[in-house]
Amino acid sequence: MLSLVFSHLPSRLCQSNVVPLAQSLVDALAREAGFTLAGVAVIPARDASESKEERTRFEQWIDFGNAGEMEYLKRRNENGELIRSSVRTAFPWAQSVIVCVANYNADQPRSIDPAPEGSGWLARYAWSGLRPGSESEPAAPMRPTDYHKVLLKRLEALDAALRQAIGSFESRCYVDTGPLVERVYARYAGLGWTGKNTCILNQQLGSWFFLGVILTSLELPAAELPAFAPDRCGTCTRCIDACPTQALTPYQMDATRCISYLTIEKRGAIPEDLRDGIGRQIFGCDICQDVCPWNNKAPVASDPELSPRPELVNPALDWLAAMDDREFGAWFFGSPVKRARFDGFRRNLAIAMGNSGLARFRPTLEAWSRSADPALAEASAWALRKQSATDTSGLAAVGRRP
Ligand code: B12
Ligand code: SF4
Ligand code: SF4
Repeated sequence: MLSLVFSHLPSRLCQSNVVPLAQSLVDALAREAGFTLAGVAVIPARDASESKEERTRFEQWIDFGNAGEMEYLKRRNENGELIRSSVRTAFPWAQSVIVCVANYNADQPRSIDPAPEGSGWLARYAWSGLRPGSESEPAAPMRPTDYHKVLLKRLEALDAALRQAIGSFESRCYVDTGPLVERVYARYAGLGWTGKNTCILNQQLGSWFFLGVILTSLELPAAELPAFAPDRCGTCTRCIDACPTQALTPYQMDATRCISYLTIEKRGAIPEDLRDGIGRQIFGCDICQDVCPWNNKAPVASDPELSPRPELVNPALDWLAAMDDREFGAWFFGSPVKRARFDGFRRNLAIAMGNSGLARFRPTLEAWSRSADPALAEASAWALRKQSATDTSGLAAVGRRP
């Protein structure tokens, strides 16, 4: 496939000496590697105003305690600098960041649409699976996939293709784990603007996409500098108004209030005052993106490795609650959901069951309230107290099961 692109390259690009990066080359090779689009950002000099502004924002965010228990965001180097706010300190050779975008939008309902009674919500990004249909396995069931692995493999393919095209250079590929705030570089690369919900939005794609980055020693010529995408949020405040836990102020998030943090990253008990707001979200949260007008016409992805597993859209809470450790592993090993761990996932289910007000969940909650896991036992006891007992039959049909 890559040869298609190389056949159009000027012959000098095929020599081993390094030539400067060109946005069009990176974009073409990134698409060949399976991305939706890509761009290149220059890493600003440490004393550049841009760099200082972002560094200050990030430092203040950490200092205000907005990162909660996400210790990896707070790591500092030997000079006391936050590792994620100083790419140049960690990698003095780094000059540019290739930012790649992978669309994961699916032609499926939104979390804010009417849903079957007793169903929960798993974040759209965590539905992903490998679509069957290859000649060797035409009828195979969908296997879970994790965007970290999927994107990293593509970044490495892109990295290799670039070396083949322009010669050797220093580089590091990252999805989430690198010493940088990826969205900052997506903005510098001109791929989108920072929305009031803090996501990167692209005028054509909306915000249902992942980011992956390659730090490189390659320089971007002045003529290739990308234009920043203008902020198109205007006077809209839908995301801020819709956030059930008031985690957002314009362009800022207090992650300790965000349902995504609470259901994925937070270990132990979830603060009681935030449990009502969690509603039926059991892993992650899509609300501030589901209400965003820029996502209304977002194109649906046709990515075989990031295809939705339909069973995970509006899943029945009691189907998930009935899973034992082994079944949980079968459904979610190799998927982002495993980050919540089995007990954490059941803690989330208990809160959603409590919020449902459905009495048929009482037997499960009663059993879990005696669990050896203190967070699960406590969440279940809370859920039992919250039960409104309006549905006393316990027999009503629950949402769709696979
Ligand atoms: C930690 C983390 C989280 C935390 C904290 C989120 C947050 N807002 O920071 C939690 C667990 C809550 C989370 C949730 C989600 N996450 Co997350 N997360 C990350 C991670 C690993 C680090 C982010 C980080 O460093 N945050 C620190 C804060 C300070 O960053 P920030 O809010 O973006 O602010 C910076 C800039 O935007 C800028 N800035 C701030 N204010 C302003 C104002 C203006 C006007 C401007 C111009 C700039 C600006 O300065 C800040 C400092 O540099 C990144 C991957 C990575 N390595 O970057 C993924 C990442 C941001 N997450 C991602 C996703 C998909 C999600 C979820 C959608 C998952 C879900 N459905 O539950 C939600 C979205 C929630 C939301 N509204 O943002 C994607 C986002 C893709 C996109 N299109 O934006 C990323 C990039 C992962 C990836 N590789 O694709 N996430
Ligand atoms: S992901 Fe959910 S909880 Fe987090 S800021 Fe958005 S709407 Fe609020
Ligand atoms: S909902 Fe409105 S304010 Fe929020 S990110 Fe979308 S356009 Fe911006």
